[in-house]
Amino acid sequence: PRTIYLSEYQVPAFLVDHVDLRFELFEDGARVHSTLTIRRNPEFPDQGEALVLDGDSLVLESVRMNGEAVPENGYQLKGEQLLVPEVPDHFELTVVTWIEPQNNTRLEGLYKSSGMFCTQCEAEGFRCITFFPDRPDVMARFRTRIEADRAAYPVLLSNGNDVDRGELVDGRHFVTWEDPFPKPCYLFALVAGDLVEKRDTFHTCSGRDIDLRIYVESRNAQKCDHAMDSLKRSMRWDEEVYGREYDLDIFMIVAVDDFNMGAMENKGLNIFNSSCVLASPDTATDAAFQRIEAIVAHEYFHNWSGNRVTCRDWFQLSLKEGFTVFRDAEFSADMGSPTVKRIEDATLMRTAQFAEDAGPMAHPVRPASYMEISNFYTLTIYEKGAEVVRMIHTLLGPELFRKGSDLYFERHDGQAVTTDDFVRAMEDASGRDLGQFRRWYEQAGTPVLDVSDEYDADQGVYRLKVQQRIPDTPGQTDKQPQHIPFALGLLGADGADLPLALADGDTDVPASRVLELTEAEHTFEFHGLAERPVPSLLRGFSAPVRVHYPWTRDQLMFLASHDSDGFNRWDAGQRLAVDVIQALEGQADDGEVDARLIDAYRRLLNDATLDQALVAKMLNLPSLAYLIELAKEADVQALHRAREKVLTTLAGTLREDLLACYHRNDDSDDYQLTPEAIARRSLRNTALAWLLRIDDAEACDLARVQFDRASNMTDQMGALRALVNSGFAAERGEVLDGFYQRWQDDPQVVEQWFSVQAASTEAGHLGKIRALLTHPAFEWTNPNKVRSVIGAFAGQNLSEFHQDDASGYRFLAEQVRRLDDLNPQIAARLVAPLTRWRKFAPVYREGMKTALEMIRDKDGLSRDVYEVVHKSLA
Ligand code: B3K
Ligand code: ZN
Repeated sequence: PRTIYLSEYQVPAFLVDHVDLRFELFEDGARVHSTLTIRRNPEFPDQGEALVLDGDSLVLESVRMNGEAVPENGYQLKGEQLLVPEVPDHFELTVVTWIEPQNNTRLEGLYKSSGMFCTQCEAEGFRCITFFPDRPDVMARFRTRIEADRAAYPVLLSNGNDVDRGELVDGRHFVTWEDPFPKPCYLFALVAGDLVEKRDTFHTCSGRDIDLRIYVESRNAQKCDHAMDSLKRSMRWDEEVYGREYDLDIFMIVAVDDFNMGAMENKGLNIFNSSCVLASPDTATDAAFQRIEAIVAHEYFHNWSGNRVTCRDWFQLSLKEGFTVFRDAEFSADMGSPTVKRIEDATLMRTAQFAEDAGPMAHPVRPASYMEISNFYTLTIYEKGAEVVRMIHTLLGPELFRKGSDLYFERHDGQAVTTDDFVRAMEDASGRDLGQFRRWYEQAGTPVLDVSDEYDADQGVYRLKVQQRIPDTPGQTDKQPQHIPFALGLLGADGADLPLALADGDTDVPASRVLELTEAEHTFEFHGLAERPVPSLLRGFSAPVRVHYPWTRDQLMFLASHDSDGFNRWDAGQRLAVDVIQALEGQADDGEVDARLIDAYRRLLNDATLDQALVAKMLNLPSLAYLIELAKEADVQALHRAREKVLTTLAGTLREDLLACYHRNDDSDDYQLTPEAIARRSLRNTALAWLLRIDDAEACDLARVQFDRASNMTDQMGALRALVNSGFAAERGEVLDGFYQRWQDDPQVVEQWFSVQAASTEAGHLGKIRALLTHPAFEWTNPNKVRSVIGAFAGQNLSEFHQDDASGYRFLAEQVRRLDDLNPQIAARLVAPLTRWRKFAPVYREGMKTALEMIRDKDGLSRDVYEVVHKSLA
């Protein structure tokens, strides 16, 4: 496969002003008639250039130019492209193609999912529908006519407004849609199916009424309320916080069962993975409700950050994704608990994005090259990209940031632009120089801050030295220092923040400051301090960096109970737990768990004055994935044993406290989604899970009762998960069977049933995972099922996946080889757990490498998997 470079970017040779599409949908395929109104781009250097259109898996039926048939020698089919050598400066090109949506298991382009037709065009799926300059800087107005059997496909949808509809012969009908906004073809969408419609209205800030519609299969009609409410809240929030009003008269969401990602922001017609839109309290957990709210918001926010202003090329992907993730994160923070949201996002960054950024697939937020763009929908583009936008927000402050975003939207409305255009708008609106800051977009790798300090008691001066270094990543060495907002506070002996005076006699000094790091080394002096403070560093995770500072366990205990920054209170607890686990690693069985950690947990469990949402987060021990990420050379089983030792010691020692916590948070009220209610359910289910890790009989009874009586999926799943991860084999079997019997007709619940088993820490597990793959409810062509078994096993069940006989790795390699023929995007994503083989202890490393080689040696490997495997082995 060919590597594509950002440095090779050229403006398109031809522009498309208008696209007229006609789809004839049948059971054995679809005929697509496409008429493009094309003109030469005056900015393109060679005005004699041939017309080249992208196409993939298309059967070409005919080509006409300005209404006249083009003979077969008038065009060429070269590889994946249609080339027309001699074309005038302005013309209409009509191309008819035949495609087979019913056989499309890649789920790119037009395909069928549980009987309905639907599309996924980002990034390069439109070329699987018809020949087109499939690149985001070609923006056109689309008119789309869909024809299908009326009985089987009563609902026919596309982007924009429906402008015409009518009957055809043979029981067929048509609907025509027109989208007034020019858009790149990746935002095109079509749906045809037998769907019910849930309707609502949104009254915009300028007084327009928007027609909101969610389309689902009739059995899901009762699961749309949460998504609809989330949509209305998102629309209001974007008006209030960004001044962005919705532009079309209709906004539609469609739920489909087979979908490669979470959802897609097609103009006016968002298409969602069913699991990211459908919810009711009895079938969806709190986490699912929150995910749905965030994804509905994310896709809606794309209407401005992505659609009205789009990307010039796919190297700029983070322009829309990083910014939109930042926007949805701020929205979620406003809807719930900001500290909890920040903890969740920082955890994802530090566990998974840092791992990506230190591995063979590491790439900058604005990559310089790729083979397959689908592989670049990564945590780096999305989450690190959002952190980069957040840092701009931190450096500018909320008012100037808003001025910057207003300028960006105003200046670039209707354009396809770059991350640099975004930064420039921020600079122009604020007057700040973000020159050095741009390195965040160009340099890959997680910066490391080494912090040391000294206290001069005579002068009352505290000196903090901060050194930054950025590790090498594939193709990048000797990196330049980045511009890092470094928020901090200093705690006095009473636990209160000390004033941060950077010079003697400073008045009106803040208790928390954002220092700006720009050099490889800085020393900051804080004056007027009568005692040596305890530093609280990188408050609120103010930058996506690793901080090294030699806190003692006592200092961490102190920060965990006193830091005025909730995020750092949580972080101190995590650091303490990491330290305890790391110290136990490798000490056979005689290692003792530090009593201070147990005390800290006892306090958390019993102090009702603490913010219970924060407590619920603080109770979670650092995950095995995080411990692996922190290790130099990870011995997974040793880390797992140490973590289990801490967990079971805590559970055993704090048994009474856990039971009390369980009962105190017994919540029989109506299901509510407030941070308080979510925290109560989380606390009680954590207590239950811990007690079942030590096979507590009383807890087993509690779990059985909770499982039977639960009025919501959070509690039912909490009981199920706790029992599945316990030693109570008989009960485990019973609840798993009972759960399946009850929920077998609900795919979203069955997915949860699969993943709770695939992620179970029960030893000797692989046989059971294989059995799940032959379960009647498992479908190889459904990405959610594949993720809930294979993805959950290899990505979440790390102690079972990393067996020293390499059986887990071979299993994954086998499944990737099989999936590569069906759905390369999904196959490539599943390879991720193997890619960091160099990071593991030798006993794992060789097996992981061999598994990668097994995948590499498959015949006809897709470009997607090829890129990941070859870069990992390089
Ligand atoms: N933009 C889509 C992702 C499409 C992925 C294509 N492989 C969803 C989102 O980020 O909103
Ligand atoms: Zn997005």
